[in-house]
Amino acid sequence: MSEGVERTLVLIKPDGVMRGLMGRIITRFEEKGLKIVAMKMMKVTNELAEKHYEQHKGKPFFEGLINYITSAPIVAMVVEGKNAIACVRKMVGATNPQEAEPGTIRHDYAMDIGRNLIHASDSPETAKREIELFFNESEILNYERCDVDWVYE
Ligand code: IDP
Ligand code: MG
Repeated sequence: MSEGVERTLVLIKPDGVMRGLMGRIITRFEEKGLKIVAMKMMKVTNELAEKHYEQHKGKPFFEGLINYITSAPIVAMVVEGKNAIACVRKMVGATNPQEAEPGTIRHDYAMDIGRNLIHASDSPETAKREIELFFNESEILNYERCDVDWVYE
């Protein structure tokens, strides 16, 4: 990967799938100029959910969070681009949709902190760990978008 290019893990959580918002959420990343280099629908197992959210173990919302993320299919994606980790977190917005800024996914489509539609990695270390939890190296694709020279100087 070239200088400044990062990969981040994005999950469209079960509410996004159940509410028919997959396409709109994916479109935001495509239109921004970010590149989706891996994507699949899946049902998250309890084991994977507990690994993914291990930092929250013991918190009052942990059990509800595990029930939520395992309750219906999700879409898992690896999103690549310049400064992608911070860039995607900005597009996603604050954890609580009531506090998220207009124009963010959580503000624009969600109401409740326990149904906040989407996950995105929060640091390079987390991104690496989370991508490895959800994808094999062979599932991550190398290709160039044909608009790359119009997205980047
Ligand atoms: P993030 O998703 O914005 O990184 P985290 O603090 O890492 O937020 O929390 C992980 C997820 O746990 C949140 O996205 C949300 O689904 C859930 N969560 C966090 N805090 C609460 C809460 O107070 N009540 C219910 N769910 C929560
Ligand atoms: Mg987090």
